[in-house]
Amino acid sequence: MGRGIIIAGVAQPRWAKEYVLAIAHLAEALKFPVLAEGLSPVRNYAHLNPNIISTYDIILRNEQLAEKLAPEIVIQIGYFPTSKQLRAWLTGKKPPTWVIDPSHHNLDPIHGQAIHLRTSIENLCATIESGQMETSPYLEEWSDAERKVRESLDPTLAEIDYLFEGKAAWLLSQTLPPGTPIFIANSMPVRDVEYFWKPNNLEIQPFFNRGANGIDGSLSTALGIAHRHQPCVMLTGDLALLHDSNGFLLSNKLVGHLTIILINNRGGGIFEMLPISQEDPPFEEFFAMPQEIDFAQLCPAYNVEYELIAGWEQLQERLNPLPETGRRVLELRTSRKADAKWRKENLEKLAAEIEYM
Ligand SMILES: Cc1ncc(C[n+]2csc(CCOP(=O)(O)OP(=O)(O)O)c2C)c(N)n1
Repeated sequence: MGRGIIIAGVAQPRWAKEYVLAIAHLAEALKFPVLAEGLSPVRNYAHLNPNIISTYDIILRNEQLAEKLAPEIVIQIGYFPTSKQLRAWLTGKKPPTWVIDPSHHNLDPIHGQAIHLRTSIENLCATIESGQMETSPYLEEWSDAERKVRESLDPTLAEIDYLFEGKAAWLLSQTLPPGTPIFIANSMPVRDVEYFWKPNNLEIQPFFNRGANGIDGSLSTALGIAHRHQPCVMLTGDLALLHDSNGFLLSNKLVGHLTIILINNRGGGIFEMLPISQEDPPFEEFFAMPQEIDFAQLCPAYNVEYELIAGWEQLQERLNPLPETGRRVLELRTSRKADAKWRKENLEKLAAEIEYM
């Protein structure tokens, strides 16, 4: 087979393991790398799929590698990932793309050469025979880049002792009890999960409301997922939580448990990535919009437990095991500006350092 990639995009399939197995089967048959979104269960069943590429956003920041890895064909399963790098790369290359999804939605945001097969990946894979090939040089190139980035990224994150937002996503991927459902709110949590979520075998179930990337209704959705389910976790920013804080009124009906990991960076961290962040005023008041809310006081008003997290060990202790009942907020106070700067500098640096000759 030629130079092809599988994109395991944004998806919350009902039967995660069957879904992941079908993608792994296709990847094995074709010897294609699987660029797996953090918002896909694929990253949480790493043992089923040896071809997972989790660091594509970083790899594609390396211009020479992006050129060298240009694909001849793309198979996209589910919604297109969040990564701007991936989007820009494929918009430039416009390879023929097969979109595999049973829905009637338009899943081709880049308006490329896409053909939509309206079937599930599970159905499609039932008809595909196993491949005979050992490997392919193109797959090796991707796997090599993935290994190099992870070998540099993981120790870098492990060493960070202050509360860097991105590290929360990375740590969760290695700490949560097996099978934990996690609701990931817009906006930076979704991106940090895509950048940093480490492939694992914990069968964690990611949930989200992507749609138009709304921050509305996040808490209520997370409570709905947690209800009569195993203990559940939510990863959210402060504005998304405040937007739906009256969702807490539902929480006395909750049968089960919800831990809310609140990344409080005092406003919308997502906007720090935009050029407008250099123009203050109006940036702080009208874009970042920090709110003067003390969560330590807000939570007791709704009969929700609250704890301020001061370090990573404390966070890990609180997350495994999770309580069986109740709801609580674990607040991490982070620095929106410093963390945006960290991402900007270090994602580029990691990309530049990949040796590929
Ligand atoms: C209902 C709705 N209103 C406004 C927006 C625009 N918006 C996108 S992200 C965001 C800020 C989110 O801030 P926070 O929840 O603190 O997360 P962070 O960006 O810091 O990760 C806003 C206001 C939106 N997506 N949805």
